[in-house]
Amino acid sequence: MTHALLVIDVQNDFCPGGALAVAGGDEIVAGINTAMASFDAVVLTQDWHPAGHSSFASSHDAAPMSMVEMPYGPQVLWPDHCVQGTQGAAFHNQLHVDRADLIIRKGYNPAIDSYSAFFENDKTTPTGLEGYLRIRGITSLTLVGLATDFCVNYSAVDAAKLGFDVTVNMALCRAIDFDGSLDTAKDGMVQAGVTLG
Ligand code: VGL
Ligand code: ZN
Repeated sequence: MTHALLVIDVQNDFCPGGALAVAGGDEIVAGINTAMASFDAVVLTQDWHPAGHSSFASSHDAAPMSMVEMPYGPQVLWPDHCVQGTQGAAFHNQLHVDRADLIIRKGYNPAIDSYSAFFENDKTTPTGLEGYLRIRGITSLTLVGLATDFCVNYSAVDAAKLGFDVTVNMALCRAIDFDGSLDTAKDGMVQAGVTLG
């Protein structure tokens, strides 16, 4: 069994002071760095939106955290965040980025958001991560990072559906917890066969 650590979106905009700050988002960085030593492979994801992305409330003249119906289904409208090349999109400066074998970017398609590291929010457009992991013989994944109830959740559920053995290390995640989203996410992950560690 080859076991990879998948570190989701540990970026400045999801940490305190960022555009879409997750409470305590920076508290998990040291623990993630320590955990990296225990895995055969380390993969980082990076939320990477073009300016004016369709998931931004500002692109719809709408309030942040309101909902919109996209061709692929309902979509939360977020404050502008993780715009390509900005300081907000950069990794937290304490994160051991040099340890990463692969950095996979997502959310670069202007018309489709991408919470999951595997598929965009249309649930069909692949990011390529599945092929990378399979060709390296990786069968087991532990997920950590931000945010528990969005990108960690969607990535974990997709990974389990694809047949990977999946654990989410909850102590090394932090949640947005918007409108009950954390409880819903936990239920969905357990339902999909994800181990919450
Ligand atoms: C995320 C909302 C929008 C996340 C990314 O990383 O959980 N959430 N973009
Ligand atoms: Zn995003």
